[in-house]
Amino acid sequence: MTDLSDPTAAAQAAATTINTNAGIERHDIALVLGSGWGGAADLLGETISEIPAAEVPGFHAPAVVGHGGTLRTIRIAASGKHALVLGSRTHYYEGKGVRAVAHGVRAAAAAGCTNLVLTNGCGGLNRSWTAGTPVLISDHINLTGTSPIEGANFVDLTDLYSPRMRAIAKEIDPTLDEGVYAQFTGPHYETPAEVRMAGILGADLVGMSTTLEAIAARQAGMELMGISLVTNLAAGIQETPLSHAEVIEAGVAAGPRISALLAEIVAKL
Ligand code: 8IG
Repeated sequence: MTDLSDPTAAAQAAATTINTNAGIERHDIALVLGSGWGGAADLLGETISEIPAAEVPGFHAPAVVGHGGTLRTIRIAASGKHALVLGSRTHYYEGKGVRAVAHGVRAAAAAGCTNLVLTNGCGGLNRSWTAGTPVLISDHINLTGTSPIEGANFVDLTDLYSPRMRAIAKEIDPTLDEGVYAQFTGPHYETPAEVRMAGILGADLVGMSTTLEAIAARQAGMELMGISLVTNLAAGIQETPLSHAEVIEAGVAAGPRISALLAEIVAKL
C-alpha cells in the first residue's frame, strides 16, 4: 500500500494504475457511491473494467458492510465518455486521516476526471423527506474541524456544488429538493440536541462524509455535485432509534429511482 506522505504523488500513482487497468488514457467523470447507492451505477453503461480498491495505490478495503470495495470503469453510451465509479470511500471516522479521505477524489482528478458526483446516505431534518428520498446538496457545513487542504492554500468554496450540474439534475427530476448538508465526524449518529443545533445552523441533512471530499475536489479543479439519499429522519425527528439495517433497506427501496436519476445526469455531463 502506497503511503500518503505525498498526497499528490499517491494520487498520481493511483491514477496510473486506474487508467492502465482500464486501458484508456483518461477518465472523464467520477462518482463516489455512498450508503444506499451501491447499485445505482448499474445503469450508467457498460462496465469495461473493475479493480479491487485494495489493489490501487493508497486505497484500502472498505470498513463498512454495505459499502462496495471496487473501482469500476464504465463507458457511457450517450457521450462515449468514461466514468470512474468509486464503490467505496474512506470515512473520516476510520481514523486514517484526512489524506486518506481525500485520496479517492484526488486520484480521480489525476486520472483525468473533470466532473465529480458525490453521493451519500444521510439523515434528514425535513419531515417531508421520507426514507429513500434523494436530495440535491446546495451547500455544506463542515463540522469536522478539519480540512483536506494543507498549508496556506486559501481555496474559494463559493458555488462549490455546481449550479450547472444541479440544474441538469433538476431538469431531469423537477421534484428534486435541495438542502444544506452538515458533515459530523461520526461514527455515532447525532443526539437529538445536535440535530436541533444543525438545524439552527442552517443544515437540512446530516451525515458523515462528502464535505471534505468536495473541498479536495474543488482544490483539484473539478466541477462537482452532491446527492444525498435520506435514509432516515435524523435523531429526535423520527421517533424510533437509528439503525444501519434501516439505512441499507432505504437504499434498496430507492434503488430504481436513484439509479435512473444518476444515469440520466451522467449522460448529460
Ligand atoms: I445513512 O442520521 C446516515 N448517515 N451523521 N446522521 C449522520 N450520518 C448518517 C445518518 C444520520 N444517516
